[in-house]
Amino acid sequence: MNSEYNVSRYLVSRLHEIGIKHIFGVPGDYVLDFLDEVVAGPIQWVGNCNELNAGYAADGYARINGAGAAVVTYGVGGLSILNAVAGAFAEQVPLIVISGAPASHRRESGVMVHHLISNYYMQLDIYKKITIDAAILTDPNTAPDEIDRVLRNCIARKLPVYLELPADIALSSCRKPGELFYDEPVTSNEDSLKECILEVAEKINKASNPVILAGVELLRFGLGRETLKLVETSEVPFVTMLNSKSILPELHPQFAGIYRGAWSHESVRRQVEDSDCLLSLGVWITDLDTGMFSTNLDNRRMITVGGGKVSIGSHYYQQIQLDDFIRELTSIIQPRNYLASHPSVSFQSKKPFVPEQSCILSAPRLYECVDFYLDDNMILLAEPGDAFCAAPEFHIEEADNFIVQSYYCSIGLCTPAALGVALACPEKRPFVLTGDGAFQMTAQEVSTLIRERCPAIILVINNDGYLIERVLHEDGPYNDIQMWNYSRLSDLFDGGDFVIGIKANTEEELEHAMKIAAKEKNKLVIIEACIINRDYSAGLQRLGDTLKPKK
Ligand SMILES: Cc1ncc(C[n+]2csc(CCOP(=O)(O)OP(=O)(O)O)c2C)c(N)n1
Ligand SMILES: [Mg+2]
Repeated sequence: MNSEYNVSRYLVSRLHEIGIKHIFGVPGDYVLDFLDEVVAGPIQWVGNCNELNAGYAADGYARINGAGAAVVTYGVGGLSILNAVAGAFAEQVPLIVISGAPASHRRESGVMVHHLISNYYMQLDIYKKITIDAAILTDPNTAPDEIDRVLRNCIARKLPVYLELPADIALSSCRKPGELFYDEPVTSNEDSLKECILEVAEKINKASNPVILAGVELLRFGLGRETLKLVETSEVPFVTMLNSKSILPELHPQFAGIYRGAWSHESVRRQVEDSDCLLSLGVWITDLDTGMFSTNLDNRRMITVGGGKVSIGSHYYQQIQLDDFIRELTSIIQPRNYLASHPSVSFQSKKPFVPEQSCILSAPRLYECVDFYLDDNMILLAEPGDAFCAAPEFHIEEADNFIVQSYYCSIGLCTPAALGVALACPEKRPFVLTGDGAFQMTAQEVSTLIRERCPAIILVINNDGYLIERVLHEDGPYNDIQMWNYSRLSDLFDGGDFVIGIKANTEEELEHAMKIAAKEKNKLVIIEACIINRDYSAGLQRLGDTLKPKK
């Protein structure tokens, strides 16, 4: 046993080793010894306004960095962060939660202590349902192995994990960290892979209008570059979905658009559904990503890769990993000729935004303006609401410049997630496109963006309440919210010169605001865009048409 190491220091060292440079959270007495080790070590502590926000910030951090971590105290903290962990579990985001806990002798005696729900194992039991691995560190001799196993599972499976650290164990000495062994990656069966690739390559080579459908798992498993190589070697046109938007650059000549069943542009839908060979890579079939399951795909003309297998029409090959499949296919696929390789109708390029004089701002014009001012150095985060209904139309030129939670859809994620994005990727600027309702959920985190000097752009779509709910259902008083003075939020948070707040009611005012945001690269800019007519995007119109009960 090396007395220089205790369980907290061991954990900090491992977190740093797997790439964690910032850790988010809220303190509490059960976790203070651990936090002392954090602040004494190489990881930067980032205190949040509440635990849910810490979880969202760590989620944003993890989506960019490959892993993110949040620290909370027992019960009150551990339960407050749960919605963020559930979202990370649903969306496959590698989020590590560390919770302090009462000392072991308290647990063993079962006495009533502050923050306890009723049973000392209840928090662990809850976490077991929404993480890939969860452990209470009850013994300093076994804690290092448990920490290593839990972190390995987080990284390998890209899913959240949970570590509970009783207050007395935090400073107990333990062995020093040895080499961190990662599990061997799950490999493909070589014979199966070889046979499968020959069949797939032949099918694609013979097809007259093949298409690649690039799904969200490519994003989660960091396979964007490999996929781009496949796309460029094969010269096959490609489409993405809302949850995989910008996994490949959108101004690429082979990009046809975003596919989402009946909600796609007609040209995209025809390109995909009329294809005689659709290669679907790591796609999740969720309601909002498929236009409420309105895809019309013929299995006999599809090759589907994901979940460790490849289905070709009605037969399949097992034990084939997505990364092996892409790499091997790239090595033998024949390039197509230029004309055959290009989408029948390619994604339209950006339109310049020219404001109409004294014209009240409408939602479609707001989105045209945002699209025009988005640039390669920005990472767009779009909230559920009209923002993410409009997002498929944006042109994201660089890969990986877009974040959306389009499956779990928890409103309020994006403002705190922008903090995580800004710290994980300081060379880029987060651009939060949020509804007023979503913003009100977690707006306190603007205060941490200020404290950490993160020069984000936050554009609040002020359409006076929960517009998406008004559109999807008959309206009711439950969709109303308190009107805030969003552009003056900085006064409350004492943002001083670092924050610029601008309110835009007209097209000219919005253009002016976006120009200032683009110019003031080192400032936090909050733009309140007022949509006084409560109009909305064509995307939300389509969603409403699908969901509203037919008369
Ligand atoms: C945490 C959470 N609570 C509630 C919901 C249900 N919900 C979905 S969208 C929405 C309203 C969004 O309003 P706003 O952010 O103003 O966007 P708008 O539709 O007005 O553009 C609500 C309450 C949710 N998705 N997540
Ligand atoms: Mg709204």
